[in-house]
Amino acid sequence: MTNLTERLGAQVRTVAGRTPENSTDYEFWTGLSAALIEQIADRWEKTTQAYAAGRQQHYFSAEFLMGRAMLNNLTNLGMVDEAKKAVSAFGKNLTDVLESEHDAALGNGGLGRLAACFLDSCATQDLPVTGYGILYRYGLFKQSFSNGFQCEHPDPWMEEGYPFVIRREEQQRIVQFDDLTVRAIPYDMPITGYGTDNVGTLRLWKSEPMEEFDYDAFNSQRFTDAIVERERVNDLCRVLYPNDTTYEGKVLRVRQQYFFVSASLQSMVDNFIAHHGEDLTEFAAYNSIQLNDTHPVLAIPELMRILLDEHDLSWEDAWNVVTNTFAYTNHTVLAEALETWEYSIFDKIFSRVLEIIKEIDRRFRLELAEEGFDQGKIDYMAPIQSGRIHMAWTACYAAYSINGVAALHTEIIKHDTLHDWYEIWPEKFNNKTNGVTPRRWLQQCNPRLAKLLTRLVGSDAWVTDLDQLKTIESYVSDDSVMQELLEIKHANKIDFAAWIKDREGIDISPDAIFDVQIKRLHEYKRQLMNALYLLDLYFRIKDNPNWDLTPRVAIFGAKAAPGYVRAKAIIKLINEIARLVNNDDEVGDKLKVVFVENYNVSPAEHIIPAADISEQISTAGKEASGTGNMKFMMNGALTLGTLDGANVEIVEAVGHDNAYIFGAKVEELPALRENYDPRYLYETVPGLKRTLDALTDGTLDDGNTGMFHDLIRSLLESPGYEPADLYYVLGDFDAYRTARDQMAEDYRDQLAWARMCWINITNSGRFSSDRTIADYSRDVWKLDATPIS
Ligand code: GPK
Repeated sequence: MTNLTERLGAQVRTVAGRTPENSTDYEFWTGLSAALIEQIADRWEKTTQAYAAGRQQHYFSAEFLMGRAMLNNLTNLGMVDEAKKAVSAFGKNLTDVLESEHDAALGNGGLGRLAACFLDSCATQDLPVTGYGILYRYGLFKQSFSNGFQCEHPDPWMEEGYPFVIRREEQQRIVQFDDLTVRAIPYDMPITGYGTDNVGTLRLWKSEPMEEFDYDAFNSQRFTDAIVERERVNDLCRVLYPNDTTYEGKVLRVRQQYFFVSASLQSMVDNFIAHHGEDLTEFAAYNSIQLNDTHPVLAIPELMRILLDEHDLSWEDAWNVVTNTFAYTNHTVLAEALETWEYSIFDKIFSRVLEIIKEIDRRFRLELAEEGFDQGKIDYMAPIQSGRIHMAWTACYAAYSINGVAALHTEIIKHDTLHDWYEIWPEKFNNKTNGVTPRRWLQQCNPRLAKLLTRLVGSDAWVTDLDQLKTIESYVSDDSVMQELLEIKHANKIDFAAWIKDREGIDISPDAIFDVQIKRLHEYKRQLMNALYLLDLYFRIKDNPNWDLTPRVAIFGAKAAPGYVRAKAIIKLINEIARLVNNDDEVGDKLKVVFVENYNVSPAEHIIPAADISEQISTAGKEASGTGNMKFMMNGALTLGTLDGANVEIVEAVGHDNAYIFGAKVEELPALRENYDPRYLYETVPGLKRTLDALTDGTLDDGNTGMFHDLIRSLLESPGYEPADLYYVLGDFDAYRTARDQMAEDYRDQLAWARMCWINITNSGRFSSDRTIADYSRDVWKLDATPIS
């Protein structure tokens, strides 16, 4: 192949229709993507062929939060320097070209990003795993702030073309609803791995009309009818539902779910027949499917339908295949996230699938009755119950594996959320603590730190074997290395300050503590508690203008679901606190509050390497795992957190001396709740009253919406159906304040601080998604690595 500079020049000309010198950064990005696809095409095909005949794993997920692809691909292929040279040969700068890429935000938060990290690890480990999802035309909404209120805007992320997905028209399938028949066209995205020739695949399905136009309608002058019908089909994949950990029972959403699982199963079954013949009773020997939460659970009855109706298997044979094919991951214990669909919806749009679910339900009831279970329990656990279909219950019955995403979370689902299933089928349950890819979340986003690690380890082996970092833990007592670590963090903070200045127009000092909470906005994550701390800190600074406190920058990034009123109120509140604090000369650099607009994967890559404190402050028992907590740890930020989700394992890994843990524990909460009186805390915890009062006494302005009153009410009053302060914000407030104050004090001893950071970095090995995927592969998927060279 000719060199990259020549190829890039040609590609840019093709894309832009002008000389590279006069082309835009975005045109360079497009040209470079095309050159990259050219580079991997043959290996990609070879990998697909190598996987086709063996045992394969299929990851079904309604969300893949991929973020940007270019730097990841260049790094994996070892082409970064070459690309830099090629781009600069035309007077461009690679960083600008990379920054012109749109994020592929086909996911809401943790669950979607986890799927993306998993694909990266599967490719890197040469595992025959394919992802299946939906090609949403609009990704997660873009967020802007107007007078501090969140506004949502559409995100047409691939409108200008997106070379990293390839349309495979010839592999289309038909998906049949009772009232609609659509074509499903696969768009395949190559998933490169680090240090391997293998290239995996993410297959995203797009719905299209059977014919571009209904010609009858068209010819009979019903042009608009034809267009309307066409748009009904296009609607299917138009938008990602913006809810995170809440369930929305919209018909369009269940259509999306059925659409992508049906198309995916069809292509899997066809592949099976092509390589292993017509005897589908053997299907599960070659295929297993991981269900990423309940969103793809319709795959269970759909595979039954395909086996029964299209391949004439008996019910027993088909059920035997299904129960050896599916594994289910649960991602939350929040009741409002459990999907249950109204019976009548299924009846209207896929009555055959409903028939099958009814038969599953009948047999389930029979089976349990034979085992002597009482009717009450059977009614509770059955797939169909009072006119609704329970997707999680259906999954628990049919799946051969059920897992939680952190040790604590798995214990909670075993003993609480899914306790009845655990009692009957304990062998199905297992834990798979989440992980994150160290390629994107360390090597690529933090090149300075990566360089130091490579030097000390003696190679870049840590990039694919993060446990290697443990071998350099002992540099913790080498002051010159600790000094270097501090310089790296400082340099990252200078970069971040420039990025923030450019993006938000605000000046922050790199000498301040960068204290960060970035995640979806949800009451259980308790951004509100963080906000109340800041307000209280503000008052304490005002009380004592000469207070020599360690300067702080509080950084937030969060989107609220558009219909989640209280979450939006919390955003407005933080923006109001920012306005109050940032404009007070008396406060100056002592405290700044920054809310990063439109938080997404790419902003996270800028924020995390610059962070000092990682806020992981959910109510104990509510955050299934968290994955941001792992990214921060790897980049040398210290966890300020509750004993929740994977925080528990982080503390286990680094020791209590190297993390700041506070607040009520899961097992303490029930007793604490018994006599819980938030009003008493409001009256008695020093500073709390004036802080809460500031929301409604005119200090802060909610634009006459009444939303701040509602926040106060949610903390102090019970609406009847739930207790006051459901998430124990006021209960944990004082302990939180003490811990956070202590951190700021401790930060002054920079060398001691650096040592704590180092212990975090060098003990982050078990939070690599490579470890998670190795666990899934060995325990659940039973896969062999299949390198193509
Ligand atoms: C859980 F149920 C859900 C959901 O709908 N979306 C989502 O992102 C998250 N999650 C959990 O809240 C996190 O604790 C967890 O780390 C993440 O899934 C990945 O497992």
